Amino acid sequence: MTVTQQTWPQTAPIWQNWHTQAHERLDLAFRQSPHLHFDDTSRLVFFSDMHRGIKDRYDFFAPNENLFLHALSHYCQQGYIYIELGDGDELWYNDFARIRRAYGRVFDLLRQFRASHRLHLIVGNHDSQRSMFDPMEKEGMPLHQGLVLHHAPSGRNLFAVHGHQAHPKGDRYWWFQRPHSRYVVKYTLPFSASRYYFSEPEDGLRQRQHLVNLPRRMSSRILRLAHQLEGAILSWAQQQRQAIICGHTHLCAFPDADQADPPFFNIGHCSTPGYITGLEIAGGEMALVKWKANDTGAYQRTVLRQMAVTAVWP
Ligand SMILES: [Mn+2]
Repeated sequence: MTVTQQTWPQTAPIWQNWHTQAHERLDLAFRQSPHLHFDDTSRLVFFSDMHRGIKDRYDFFAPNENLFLHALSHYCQQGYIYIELGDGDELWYNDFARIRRAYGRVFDLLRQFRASHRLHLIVGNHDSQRSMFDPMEKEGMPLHQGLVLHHAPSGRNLFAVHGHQAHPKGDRYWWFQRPHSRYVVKYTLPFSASRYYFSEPEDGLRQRQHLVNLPRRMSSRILRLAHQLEGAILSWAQQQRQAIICGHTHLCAFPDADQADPPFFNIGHCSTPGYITGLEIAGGEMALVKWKANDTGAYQRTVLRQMAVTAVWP
């Protein structure tokens, strides 16, 4: 597994301290993560970054609720295990009880997965109102730091984690950051482009800058931050010889076997109105998928990228 200079920023001295801290937090998350064995008969599906709110004007998931319910019901019927990879709920701006009331149908479906032992909730930075390493649960459903997916036939691991652990400030200033978001940032959202901040992922998978739908200066700043964060996760993954599945940046990533890309997957997000992206593992294949309504209004699943599970580890 190599990290090439073209794809990932080199570690400049200024970032070295950041990387050390990021690695410590990822180590801790890894140690606290339960293990799940899977093989070529297993079916797993991942979604992340719904940021479910209270269906007010700041809740960008609301227009996607039916689409998300349709997709998740499909996976429930097909016997999939559902892994919610962080930022399912937007607790920086809202209280959980109100989100729970607004999204009763989503939580009913989560309970259905849970009743058949097919639900794993992973913590994201927006899932907690306090420090991210506090133990957490949603209505008796526990949240974990990550999930170590052990591929039994090859004996290799895939580490599924939200990814915010690699952020330079971590959540050291949560007591400032979250009230600031709740009472200040929230009210600027409707006046910003954030609702359609991300473009649809097809072109962006080839040329990453196209994933962000903002004026060039703003999008290059966002992409630079995302690359720095991913650089910290990747350098950890390289040291640990881990393959990684994460969310958090909202920017899809899927390795291209021909380009010898490192085994780094980002499942994207579900909070741009009109489409959602997720990751499936089924029948020994991994696929990045997009769900969207077609011209007749029917919901449709498209495979954006696909590879054999055995090809993940070079
Ligand atoms: Mn996040």
